Amino acid sequence: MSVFPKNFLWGGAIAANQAEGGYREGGKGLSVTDILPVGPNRFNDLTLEVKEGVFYPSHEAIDFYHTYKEDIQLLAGMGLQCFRTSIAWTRIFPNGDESEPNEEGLAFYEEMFKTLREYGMEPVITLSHFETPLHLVKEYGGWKNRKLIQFFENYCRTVFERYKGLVRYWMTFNEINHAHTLPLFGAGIHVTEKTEQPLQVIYQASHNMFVASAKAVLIGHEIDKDNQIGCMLSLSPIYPATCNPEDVFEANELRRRSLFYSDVHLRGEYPAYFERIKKENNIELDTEPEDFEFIKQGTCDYLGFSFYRSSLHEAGMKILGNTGGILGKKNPYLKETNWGWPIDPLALRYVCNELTDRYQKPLFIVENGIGVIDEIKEDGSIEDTERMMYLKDHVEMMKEAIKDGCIILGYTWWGPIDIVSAGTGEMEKRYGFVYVDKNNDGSGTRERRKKKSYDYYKQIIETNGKNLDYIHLTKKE
Ligand code: BGP
Repeated sequence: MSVFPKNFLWGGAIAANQAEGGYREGGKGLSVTDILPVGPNRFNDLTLEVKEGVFYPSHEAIDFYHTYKEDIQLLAGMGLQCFRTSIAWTRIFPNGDESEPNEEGLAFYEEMFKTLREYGMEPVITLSHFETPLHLVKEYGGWKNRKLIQFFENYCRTVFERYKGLVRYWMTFNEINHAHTLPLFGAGIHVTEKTEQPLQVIYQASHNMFVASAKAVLIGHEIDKDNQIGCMLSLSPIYPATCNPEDVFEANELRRRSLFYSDVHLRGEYPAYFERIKKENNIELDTEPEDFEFIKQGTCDYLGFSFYRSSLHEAGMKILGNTGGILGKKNPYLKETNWGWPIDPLALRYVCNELTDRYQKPLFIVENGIGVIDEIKEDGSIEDTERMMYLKDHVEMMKEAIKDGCIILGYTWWGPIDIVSAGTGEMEKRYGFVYVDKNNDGSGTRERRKKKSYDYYKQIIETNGKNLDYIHLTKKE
């Protein structure tokens, strides 16, 4: 008997903006990701425009818009039972504020979801994955404006109705807690160094998103009682750098800055500590009395989260982050990836237990993976042992967490096929079990090729997590 329950969902996860391309096809409008160039500084000096002569990786990405049928077929070869992707809001409402949806966009996803089902994959759909319509940011100031609640409601109602019976698992906002460190992604707001009172803006946007998420949950349940609607956070844990009580306390405060989001989403009310945050930072939220009723009624059904690494925090450190979480001090006990992300499988067990203790709600590990530089050998093979090791160690810890009593609905490996990196726009930060021949500058044939890890994940799924041995898949030197 496997430790994993029979109905455990093994799958893979991508996001529309990192895979589809076709950025102006089928009536699509521009989203915040469409104006981000390649490089670690892709968020600096943004003018919120597409500039002539600049390469934007999301514009073509891996061309999933045109190739999704073949790609899904290829991924199905591993036996995936679910597939997480997002609906690009701008394919349905190109500017975000229209009253009528774009039929071409709706038809595109209908076909995609049917294809997933044909291959036995349950669609797991994020409603907003770093894809706020650019028009809403420019004209309304993004999520800090309450008007977006209504626009989002309209969008959600449209897709819930259209995909009723096709999609059951939903998530509202991807990594909503990135509102602090990556506000354009996390909260669709353009916060720069010149922004006065950034915390006011961040918490106002967060409040509006909480109301919007709660409304989405209520509408989704009303349209189809079988809908399971989760929230989604980035929850790689934060350790204190030392046992100095100052470090311990601050690391916990920083952790609470993230858990604040799941507290509201899952408990249906603001945590007590928010009063103090507001007072100390002169935050005054623009709210309506019914907002709190919606937040109370529209709690999420499960907690979806991403997990990549852990971070180390020292009191007084400047708080910076990227897509993987907080950027802290170097942890001498852990190895790091080429991108400096510490590899810490035990932290996954730690975090599953932390979240189960705090919420007693089902968890869904909707992102976990490792960005690696892959090398194609002369015989055309790609022996990605590092990726297999990472996968093994994390599945092992997920198994332990289940033994600890955590309810985990499923596991979707981040980027089962190589896609554009959200943090840097690179293609060469590869997560996939399937290689895509494309380089950081956009060159390449876009040919797909299975890596060794493809067979490994297949084996894990086939044995429902029982057989984690990969040595037989690697070449003896
Ligand atoms: C998460 C995002 C994803 C994804 C992943 C890996 O923050 O939800 O969109 O890309 O991190 O990050 P990166 O692509 O920067 O390596």
